Amino acid sequence: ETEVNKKVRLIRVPFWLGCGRAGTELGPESIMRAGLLSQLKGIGVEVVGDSEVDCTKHPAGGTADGRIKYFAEVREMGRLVSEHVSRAVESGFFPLVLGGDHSVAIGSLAGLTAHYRNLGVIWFDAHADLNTEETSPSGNAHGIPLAVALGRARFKLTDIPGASLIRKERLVLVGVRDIDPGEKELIRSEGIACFTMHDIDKLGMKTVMERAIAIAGQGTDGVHLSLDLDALDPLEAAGVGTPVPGGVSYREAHFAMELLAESGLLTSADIVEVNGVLDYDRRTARHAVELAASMLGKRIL
Ligand code: 6HN
Ligand code: MN
Ligand code: MN
Ligand code: MN
Repeated sequence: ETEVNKKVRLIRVPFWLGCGRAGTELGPESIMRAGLLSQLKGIGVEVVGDSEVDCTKHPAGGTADGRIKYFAEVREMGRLVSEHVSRAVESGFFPLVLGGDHSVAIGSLAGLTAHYRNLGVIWFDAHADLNTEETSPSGNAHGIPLAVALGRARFKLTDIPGASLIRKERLVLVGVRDIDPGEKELIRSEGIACFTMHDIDKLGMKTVMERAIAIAGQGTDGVHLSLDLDALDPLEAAGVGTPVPGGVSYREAHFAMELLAESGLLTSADIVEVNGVLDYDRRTARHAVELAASMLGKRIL
């Protein structure tokens, strides 16, 4: 059995401009305060360096195309995150990116594709994050990262130096239950693997994750997990900006992370959308810590 890389570099991205509502800039700090370091230490994970991405503090509010809010700031953040992630991979570390809203994944994927020529991606989320500048109903950048990464939006991952596109055959969505019309069309026309809540109900998390790992792991040189906390049911994880009822239970999410760790294939991860303002009981941040530990090999016994 292969083991996950136990040398982790934390990359904190205090950014909220991609979700149009303040609070996710507190995500990294609330996850740290919920005990991330001691949890990781407890399972023999070595945190080798901890860097914070300097996100624009005073948004200019300018948009590149008039549709995506704070687009210039999102692009700049993506470029910076990409550099941090790229350096971590070069040094042989497992990059663990703490968001921030989900637009930070634009930077993660850009930094990762600079090194992994054939990256598998598991997108654990209530949403598909496949909108383009044209199909986005909100203008929020956290709804577009996968269209950017696949090269289907006007802004493409390859607009960030060093990055290459991800391949649709090696991308898999898990936990989806809120898809916009343009996203539905893209999922169908591109044949993107998508395990909705319906599939999880029908097949069970075990089968879904086995299939997801097979898709993202087949012939790939790295597997990235992008974990959006809104995949969880808002009854258990209320601290997110775009909650959707009927989600994955904490226990199911935990099990999914354990199966990923067992696969030994995971090489990087994002933990995003924890909103420090909405997370009134700090439960969402604590779940984020538990899920991080599980994906990095924490076992019950
Ligand atoms: N997220 N599909 C909606 C939109 O505005 O594009 C919601 C996106 C949510 C994105 O949670 O990372
Ligand atoms: Mn998301
Ligand atoms: Mn989401
Ligand atoms: Mn929606």
